[in-house]
Formats: sequence, structure tokens, C-alpha cells
Amino acid sequence: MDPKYQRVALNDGHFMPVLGFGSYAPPEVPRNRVVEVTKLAIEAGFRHIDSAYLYNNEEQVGLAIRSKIADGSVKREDIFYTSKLWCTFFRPQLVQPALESSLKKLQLDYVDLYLIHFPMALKPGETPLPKDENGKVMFDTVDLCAIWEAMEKCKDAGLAKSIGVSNFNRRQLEMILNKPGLKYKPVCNQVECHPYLNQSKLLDFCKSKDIVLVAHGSRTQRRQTMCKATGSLPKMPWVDQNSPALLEDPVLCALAKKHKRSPALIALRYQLQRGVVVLAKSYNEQRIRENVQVFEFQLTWEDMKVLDDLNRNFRYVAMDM
Ligand code: NAP
Ligand code: WDW
Repeated sequence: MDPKYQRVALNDGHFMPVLGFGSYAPPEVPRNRVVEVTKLAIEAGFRHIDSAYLYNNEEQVGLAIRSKIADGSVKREDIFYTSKLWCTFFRPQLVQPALESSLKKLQLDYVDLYLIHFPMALKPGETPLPKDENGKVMFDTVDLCAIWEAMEKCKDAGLAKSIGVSNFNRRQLEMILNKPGLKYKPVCNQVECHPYLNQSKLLDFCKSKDIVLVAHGSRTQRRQTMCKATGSLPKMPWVDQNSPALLEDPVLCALAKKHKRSPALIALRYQLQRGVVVLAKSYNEQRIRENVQVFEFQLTWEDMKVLDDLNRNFRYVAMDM
């Protein structure tokens, strides 16, 4: 089998390709571009595609997947597609309808993986980040275990082959793992993870519970925060120019030079060699093609140690609300 299609066994018997395509692009990117880049990603060899209700691109990602199936390039079972339950749909009776609405946009019969996007319930409704008249975010209170039971029903209904979580800490994972009558464990926890925030403690915990850690933001360049004015995903992310630029890190750059690969590729390879599944977003054809080269080289034990030492618990996506 082509190394590009390397997969990891999940704790429910399904398999996840270890390299995933990150499909998120901000709203100013034309939606037909989403269709083009998703097709390019599949053509380049990506078989795992990460999206979410929140990304407002499931129609286009679904169209791209179906068109690569229709032209005979792939079969549905070759593709691993992830969607995520947004925080305004956490009331247990809203969970399955939310997944059904994603499937309708995608025009697919099932998702391979459905994740709880972020462990913070928001007031139900159409607005992704609901605010009151004073501009304060309106939260909701829902028991994580009750959401999880609704997620389990989605798996039993065959709408999601696997279920998992995202942006959970150890305490939040334990709330689910310790739930009386737990039917399915989360297969993964998708979190921000890169050499400046390597999540080594959370990774050890996840490994001990047979939960895969999936890295997002593995090459994020500058700190971004959600747009406070619109209370939604930013038109232009507010970017902190004082945050350290991972891809300019001298140690990362020296390793890049040594291996004749880009710093971005070293940051991807680092995750694979420590048993982390890694997402790679790019909307640039050349970089999409470059990112699958992560399977073409190896870091030494010493390289890995040097990268581990870069950790500084620096979070690029500041959830400051
Ligand atoms: P990323 O994959 O590390 O990408 C960061 C930036 O790196 C991209 O904007 C991309 O710009 C650039 N890049 C990509 N390949 C490159 C290369 N070979 N050389 C140089 N630069 C390169 O980080 P991310 O976009 O933050 O996250 C990836 C995916 O994770 C998202 O698309 C989304 O699916 C998921 N995610 C999930 C959550 C969550 O809450 N669960 C949060 C954040 C992200 P270009 O497009 O210009 O190439
Ligand atoms: C919580 C979790 C917003 C947005 C977001 C809140 C979140 C994301 C880059 C890629 C998210 C940043 C995609 C935005 C309040 N996660 N993306 O997945």
C-alpha cells in the first residue's frame, strides 16, 4: 500500500488515515475555491478530510468528494470524512438533527467521524456565537455526558462510523470515560498541537486510554483570536504580530536545512513520529502537494528530542471569550 494511505486503528475497530486535509478557510475565500482545493487534496493523496458545521463549507467539500468518487479516482470507503457538532446544538435532542443537516449539505450517507467541536455549550439558535445586547456571549448549560449519549445514538444509527471529541482537556475526557453505562469511548481528541504546544501530558493520557490525539494548527504562524465585533468567525482574523512564528524558529529551520525539507514539513513529520495524527490545511496547490511528502523522510531520535525541547505551552488559537 502507498505510504500516503497509512492509517491508525481506532478503539472502535475503524481506521483513520494519519494525515488529514484541513478544509477551513475564512469567509472571504470564495466557496468555489473550497471545491477546487478539496479535489486537489484528494488528487495529491489526502484520504482524510477535516471539516465542521462551523466552517460553512460542507456543501463544497461534499461536492468535491462526490465528484472524485464519480470520476473513479476514489471510492467512498477510501475517504475518511470528519464533521463536528457546533456548540449551539448541544441540547441532546438537537444532536442527531445537526448531524443530519450536515449530511444533507454533504449529500453523503454517513460521516466517518463526528466530533464535539468545543466543550462549551452556547445558547441554541442559528447564530454560531450568540451574544446578548451588551455583547456578552450567551452560554448554555448541558451535561457533557448527556451530549455524549446523543453522540452514541448517532453511531448506533449509522450516521457516524466513529465518534470523538475536540479541544477537551484531561478532566473533560475523564468525565466521559467515567460515565456510568458508557457504550463507546471517544476514538480521538483533536486539539491544537505543535512544537510550541506539544501536549505531551495530554498525549500520554490519550495513549493510555487508546484515544488518538489529532493535531490541528500544527504550523499556525501567528496568534489569532475570534472576531469580537461580529461574534463569529473573523472576516480578517485579528493577528498578533508579537507572537512567535513557529515556522521561523531557528531550531526548526536548522532541521529543515539538514533534511532539505521545509520547516512546515518538519512540523508535520514530528507529529507522525510521536503517534499523533496530523491535519494540514493549505489552499495553495504547491503546498498541498508538498504536504503529502511528509511520508518521504524520517527524523532521527535526536531530531525528535530537539523538537520536544521547543515546547513552551504557547497557544496560537486564544479562546479569550
Ligand atoms: P495548519 O494546517 O498548520 O495551517 C496553517 C497555515 O500554514 C495555513 O494557513 C497554510 O497557508 C500554511 N501552510 C500549509 N502548508 C504549508 C507548507 N507546506 N509550507 C508553508 N506553509 C504552509 O493549521 P490550521 O489551519 O490552523 O489547522 C488545520 C486544520 O485543523 C483546519 O483547517 C481545521 O480543519 C482544523 N482545525 C480545527 C480546530 C478545532 O477547533 N477543532 C481549530 C483549528 C483548526 P496556505 O493555505 O497559504 O498554504
Ligand atoms: C471554539 C472552537 C471557535 C473555531 C472555534 C470557538 C473553535 C474553530 C481555524 C480553523 C475552528 C480557527 C478552524 C477556526 C469559539 N474552533 N477553526 O475549528
